[in-house]
Amino acid sequence: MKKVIITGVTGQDGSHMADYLLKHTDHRIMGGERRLSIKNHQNIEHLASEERFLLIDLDVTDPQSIDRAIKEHKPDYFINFAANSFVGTSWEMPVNHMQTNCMAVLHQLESIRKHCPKCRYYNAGSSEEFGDVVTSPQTEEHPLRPRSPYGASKCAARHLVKVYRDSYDLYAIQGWLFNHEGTRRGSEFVTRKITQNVARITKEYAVEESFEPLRLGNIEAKRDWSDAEDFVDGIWRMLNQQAPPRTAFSCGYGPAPFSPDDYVLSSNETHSIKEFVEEAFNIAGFHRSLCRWEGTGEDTKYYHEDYLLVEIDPRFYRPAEVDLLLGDSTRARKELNWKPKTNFIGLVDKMVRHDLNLIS
Ligand code: NDP
Ligand code: GDR
Repeated sequence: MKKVIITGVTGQDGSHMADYLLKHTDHRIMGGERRLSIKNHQNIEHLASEERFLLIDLDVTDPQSIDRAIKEHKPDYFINFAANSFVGTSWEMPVNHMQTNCMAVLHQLESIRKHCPKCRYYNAGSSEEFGDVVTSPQTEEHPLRPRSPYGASKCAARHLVKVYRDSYDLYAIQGWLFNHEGTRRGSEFVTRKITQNVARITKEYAVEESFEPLRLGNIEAKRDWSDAEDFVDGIWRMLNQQAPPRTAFSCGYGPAPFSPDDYVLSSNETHSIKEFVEEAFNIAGFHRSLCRWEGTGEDTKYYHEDYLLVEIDPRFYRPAEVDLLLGDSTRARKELNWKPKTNFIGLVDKMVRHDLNLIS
């Protein structure tokens, strides 16, 4: 039975990856969690009695903890989702971002090199590495131009992954994943913040209570949003790239050592935060024909008839913004045969209905 270590298993992607692998493989899954005073197992509590799923202690900021896990379990795959994943806090705690998102990667690569060099390694890269984009859409060739300490930490990790791949022939990769969301998304990310507040406002409006509007930052920013469940499939495909078949000319010295590629995963569509807001309220019954935007900049407001649904709170602005992200995942679709199932409207619909159900 092959062994897979997934760090960050309590988070969105880690928990979806555990579900995906339990469903599609017979591998044994070791989910790494760090110690917290109060456990946050809501994304993995359904796995409590799963025989092939084991929780292990693994704080990625502790090199001993990483080394012990890799030495003891000698995994066939190591999937690193653990991160400080919230861009917004990365100006307040840049060192924490660097340690969790970059130094931890170096320690993981070192331990894999020492204890199990055949292990296939994935680190979670981000479209935030493209940052201040110079061409659209963004492919694997786009330069790295991060705009936040978070983005910079992921770029630095990317260089380390490539250096270890080239220097030691490790199967070590880092995809560029554009934003991916869903019903397990944390509440501070803008999509989940919107769908949870839409559900709250819908409930309060129905019983004719007065309600607080949803307060947002830069609603003009554009993102390429997908469903996280589609992306774990793409990551698994990235981790299982095949060496090209031997050709008639490769006899004698054998094929050149196989080096896996890094791929972009994206929906290939971009939408503003404003569009996400309109779609989410529309799905909840605040029909867009009865809603309107008024004002500009910090005075922008969104109304349904006379009810104020959304206003701007400059506290959610960032010191530097990524204004536009639009991916081009043609290579992954062609070479990995990867195809996402859920589109933008399907994603918003799924998230809004989930949050309406939770609140009713
Ligand atoms: P989440 O924030 O949902 O999950 C992050 C996970 O990391 C949590 O399980 C968290 O544990 C864990 N973690 C944080 N610090 C540590 C630590 N010191 N030791 C061990 N575990 C730790 O993020 P996502 O699932 O959305 O993202 C997964 C990865 O993908 C991240 O690296 C993120 O940066 C990257 N990414 C995400 C994208 C997205 O749109 N979702 C897009 C591109 C990249 P705890 O529950 O204890 O907090
Ligand atoms: P992002 O996601 O920074 O793209 O990083 P987030 O949802 O936090 O922000 C997206 C955009 O929305 C704007 N915005 C707000 N954001 C938040 N969180 N709260 C608000 O109130 C708000 N109002 C407007 C932001 O300014 C931004 O432009 C996510 C994370 O999952 C990263 O880990 C991952 O690497 C990238 O996606 C790809």
